[in-house]
Amino acid sequence: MSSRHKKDGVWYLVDRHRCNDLQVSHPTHRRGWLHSRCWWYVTSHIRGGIITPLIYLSTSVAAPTSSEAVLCPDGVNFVTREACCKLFAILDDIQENLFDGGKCNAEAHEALRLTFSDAIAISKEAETGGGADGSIMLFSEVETAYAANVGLDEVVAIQKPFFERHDISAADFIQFAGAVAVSNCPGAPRLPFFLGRVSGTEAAPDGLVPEAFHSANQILSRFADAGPVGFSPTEVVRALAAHSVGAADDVDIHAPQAALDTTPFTFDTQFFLETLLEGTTFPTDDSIGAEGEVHSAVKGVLRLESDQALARDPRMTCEWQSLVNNQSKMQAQFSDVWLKLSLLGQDVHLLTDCSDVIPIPQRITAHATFPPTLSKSDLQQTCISSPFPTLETAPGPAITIPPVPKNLALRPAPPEQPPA
Ligand code: HEM
Ligand SMILES: [Ca+2]
Repeated sequence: MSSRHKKDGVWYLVDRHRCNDLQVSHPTHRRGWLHSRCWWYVTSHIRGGIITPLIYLSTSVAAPTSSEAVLCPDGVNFVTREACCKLFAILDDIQENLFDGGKCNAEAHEALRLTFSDAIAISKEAETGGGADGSIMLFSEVETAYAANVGLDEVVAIQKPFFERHDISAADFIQFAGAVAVSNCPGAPRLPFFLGRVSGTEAAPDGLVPEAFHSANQILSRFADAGPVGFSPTEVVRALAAHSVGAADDVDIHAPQAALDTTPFTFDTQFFLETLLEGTTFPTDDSIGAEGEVHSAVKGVLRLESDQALARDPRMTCEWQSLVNNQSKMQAQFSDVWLKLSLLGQDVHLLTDCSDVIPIPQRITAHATFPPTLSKSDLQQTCISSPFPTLETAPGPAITIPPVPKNLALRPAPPEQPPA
């Protein structure tokens, strides 16, 4: 009951165990090795933290046995739960046509941001419903007009046709596309995905999505108010690993698509390192700084004022620093907090665990490095109670990070200019 197939020059093992689509570099690898990778996947999801073990216990997810896996009607894919089979058609479509053959491209970055903007819009205090309910897509004319969601009108317009041609709710589509998007970024964790969200019936109110010019206090209280238990300052730091893969298009009009770290296509810890460095420049020579923007350490990179404030806040600096050059911690903690975000406003007991449909991201081995010409002496903020990790400086002269290109073919046409 196991078979191999080759796609885009890479061999995949389709196994009757949970590890379908396990990427193997040598199709002749022994099964035992492959199985140990499968066990790694399962056990990596059962670890400390509050929500993950709860979910696994409450949905009775044990380590899979061969009898648990089912062959989907497509005759190719195996999954633990049959209800997840429909996701493979969506996976293939978005990988091919939205993420340009499975890349960590601008559209993937945007898909991740959309998961957050939909999910965080829920308030305990104001007793709003909402959360990860798809309202940002279903009521896009209302929600994408909010200042904090600037630019997401374009993202929703790009994603809507994909959502509409498949059998899936808007709420699930947004979180599924985000999890798949992250899997395209080398160094990322394989995010868990649960299917079956109930879609929202009204737009989320304005004011629930944090903005780049908000203070650390404003951001922390917004997160603390999101959902039944809220998010701690530590969880906020961990969630910001997302800014390791992305750009800002609408913060500084003189610096469109400016990357948020020097490696916007890799889910690595450079973001946590670079935001602790003293800021000396704006992304382009034209930029003079905009609302929500502060100096960054590298030309071409845009630093959000909120990232700077959180990195330097005594409640968060040590957690922030602890992620520098700690790839496995960054992965594991981001995965946990993203799962919690992706379930806001939903009852996990009613959802189906389809995590085995999400592709396994490429691993990275690179260590964090100070950008060329910079070193420890350029650090502006460090944790008092633990030493800063020893890092090398990348070789060569100072660099400029180019803007992250968008796929213009997917974008709505710009409005016609009136004749001069
Ligand atoms: C502390 C609260 C946060 C604030 C104030 C914030 C703010 C921003 C801003 C202003 C941008 C630039 C948008 C643009 O101009 O195109 C951005 C980009 C982004 N944000 Fe956040 N964000 C926060 C937390 C998060 C979280 C928790 C996630 C995901 C879990 C996330 C994911 C992203 C991604 C992936 C991008 C890049 C989007 C792209 O490249 O198009 N953000 N964020
Ligand atoms: Ca990065």
